[in-house]
Amino acid sequence: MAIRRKDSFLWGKAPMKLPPEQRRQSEAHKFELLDDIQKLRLEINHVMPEIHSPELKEQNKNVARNRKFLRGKKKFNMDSKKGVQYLVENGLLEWRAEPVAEFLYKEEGLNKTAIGNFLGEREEMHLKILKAFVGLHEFSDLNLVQALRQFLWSFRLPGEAQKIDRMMEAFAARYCGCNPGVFQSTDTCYILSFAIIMLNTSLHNPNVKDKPTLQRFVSMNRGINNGEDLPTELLTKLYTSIRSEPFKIPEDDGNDLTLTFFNPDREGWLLKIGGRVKTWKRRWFILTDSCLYYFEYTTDKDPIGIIPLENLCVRALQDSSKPFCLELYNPKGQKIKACKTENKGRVVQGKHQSYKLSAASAEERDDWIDAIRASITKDPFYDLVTLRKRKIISNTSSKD
Ligand code: 4IP
Repeated sequence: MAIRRKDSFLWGKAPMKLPPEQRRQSEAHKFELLDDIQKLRLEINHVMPEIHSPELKEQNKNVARNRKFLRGKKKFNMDSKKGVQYLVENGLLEWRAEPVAEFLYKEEGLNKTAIGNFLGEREEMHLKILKAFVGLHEFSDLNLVQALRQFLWSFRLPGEAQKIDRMMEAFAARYCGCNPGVFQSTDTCYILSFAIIMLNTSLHNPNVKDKPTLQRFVSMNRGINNGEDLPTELLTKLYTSIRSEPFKIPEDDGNDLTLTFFNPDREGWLLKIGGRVKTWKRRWFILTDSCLYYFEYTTDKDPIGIIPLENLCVRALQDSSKPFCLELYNPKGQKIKACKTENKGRVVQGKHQSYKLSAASAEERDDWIDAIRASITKDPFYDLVTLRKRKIISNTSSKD
């Protein structure tokens, strides 16, 4: 209602009774607005051919595709099944065993715990993917320890026995396929693989006091080759290899947010004033996926605070204590929904009515505002128009 009333006032539908001074002001305002509209029209006309050019369309498509792909990978790291589903639904991954296996095997930045969980699932398609995944490993002419080193580095073995069983079974089948004649059956390979994994733990875990000798390892594996003994020479080689170098097992990276912060929309130092205690703190900010994260140091893995930008607005702000301020606020005047980690690592709700930040220069402040806006609106043309705007502004100012 209020807006409509203001409109009719501005556009002269009921200004007859206004005093002359106010009428003059409203007329002037009206012309200013018309002038702004005309400028915007010109800008849009200027940018339109560029937006519609085939190369740019292609470029935009690629950018959008890459973003979606990255989002899919992030989803995968949080929930492997959902991540793959997202990639498949968006046409970024084919739902066939081979391409999915290749994705798991070759794609960088995937969480190895998530890969392990995905591969260990019991559904038929997952079994096929596991087979294809194992098939991507080349074990020919490698001894069993060398092959296991390669295999156990490509994902993290899940904790569940059934899953481990399926994976080691697939591994043994592949190893025997690549090295026919080494073992009499896949079962021999399977059993020996477990014996090696256990040997690795016994030899290198400081909690295990009673370290197995070579003799014990050899006698442990008596008769596993379809009732026959494996050559002592082979067992000695495997034992020595493990003793001199333990398996390199991927860390449990279940909470690793590295990928979330990889390739952000923007990152940099900003000062932030506290919500309750009004102290300015220098924080490293990362803008990604419509969220603003802040850290104490650039190298920190976990943020101090997370501010989801949905439903928020951003504006430049004058502040008497700091220059080049910007403010994140809720247009409905409500407290901002955010979270932060307390000293003891507990995650609590943020206490900010608005987030006041200070940049190092006016330009940086404007860049942050633009980036945050773009991230909130997620309009693919936004960046383009902003860039173009910048260009126009700098062209006009250089002519002055
Ligand atoms: C703190 O002041 C810091 O400014 C905190 O920022 C801020 O938390 C606190 O606000 C404020 O009390 P002191 O260190 O002087 O105590 P940071 O967490 O970046 O260190 P925010 O929520 O801004 O992160 P409250 O409202 O949480 O108390």
